[in-house]
Amino acid sequence: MAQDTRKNAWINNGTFAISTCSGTPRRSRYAGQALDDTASWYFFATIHGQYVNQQGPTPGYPDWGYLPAPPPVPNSPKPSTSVVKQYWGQCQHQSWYFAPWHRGHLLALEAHIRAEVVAAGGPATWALPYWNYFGPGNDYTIPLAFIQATLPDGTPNALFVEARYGPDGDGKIYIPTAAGGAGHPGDPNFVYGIVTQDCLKNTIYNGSNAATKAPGFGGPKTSFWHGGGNSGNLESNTHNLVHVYVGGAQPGSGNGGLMSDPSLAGLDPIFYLHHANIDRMWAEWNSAPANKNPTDNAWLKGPAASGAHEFVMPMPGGRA
Ligand SMILES: [Cu+2]
Repeated sequence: MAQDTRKNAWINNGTFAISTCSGTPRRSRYAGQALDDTASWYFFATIHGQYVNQQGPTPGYPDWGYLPAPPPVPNSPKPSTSVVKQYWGQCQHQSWYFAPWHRGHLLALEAHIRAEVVAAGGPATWALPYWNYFGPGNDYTIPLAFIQATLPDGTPNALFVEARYGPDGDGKIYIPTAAGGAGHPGDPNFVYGIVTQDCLKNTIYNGSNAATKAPGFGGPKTSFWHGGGNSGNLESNTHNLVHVYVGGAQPGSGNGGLMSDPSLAGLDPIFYLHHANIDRMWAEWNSAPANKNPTDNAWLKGPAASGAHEFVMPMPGGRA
C-alpha cells in the first residue's frame, strides 16, 4: 500500500488545489450531519467535547444549536446512552495522554475522510493536511481555503466558519508567532504572548531538567483525564495558544470562537489541521534520538490498563 503522507496545507498557496478530487461528491455539502452517526463530522466533534442540550431550560450560546452558522450545528438526535458514555467527551488535556489521544482522534477522522475521498474517485493515499504556522513567509496566516465563504463553483465552503474571530476579534486569522507578531507591530491583543516551538528543545517527556520545564514536553502523569491542571509544554505553548488566538472572541458579546473552547473546537475544520501540526511536532521531537516517549505500561496501554475509561474511536467499518 502506498504511504499516506500528510502534506503542508500551504503548498500550492493554501488553496483548494490539494484537497479537491475529480469525482462527484456523493453527499451534501454538510455531509454526515446526523449527530447520532458515529461516522459523522459532528460526532467527531462530540468525541473531543460537546455542549449538546446542556444549557438548561433557556439555552443559548455556547449550547450546540445556538452557535452562529456556518456551520449549522445540530443539537439532536442524541445517540444511545451507551454510545454517549463510550465516545463523547474523551479528549485528554493537561495529561501525558494529550499527544497520543489526539493522534488517535486524527487517525480515525482521517480514515473516514479517506474512505469518502476514495469513493469519490480520489487517491487512496489521501491524508489530512497540516497547518505549520511556523513556516516561511505568511504561513502564520490561516490557509486561504478556510476563509473563503464559497467554493470555486459558488457553493458554500464547509471549511468556512463564522465563529472564528482571531487574535484581533475581526475574523482575520493568524498566529502571533515571531513572524506573525512582527507582521502586527504594537498589536495589544497578544495577551498570551508569542507562540513558539521552544517546547521542541525539551529533552524529557514527563518531568523537568535544564532543557525542560515542568511538567515536561508531553504533560503530567494522569489516569483518564478530560482536563484541569498543568498542560505539558507542547500542549501549553504551542497547542493552547494557537487555539485561543484562532478562536478569539466576538466583539461586543465576548462569545468565544469555536476554537477557544474544547467543547466547541472540534466543530471547526481548522482544528484538525492544527492538531495535525501538533502531531507533526511530536514526531519531530521524537526524531531526536535522546527524546523518548514514556515506557510505563500506564502510558503504553492507556488508562484502560488500570480499569479506567478505554480509549476508543469509531473507524470505518468498526472501532479501534
Ligand atoms: Cu486542540
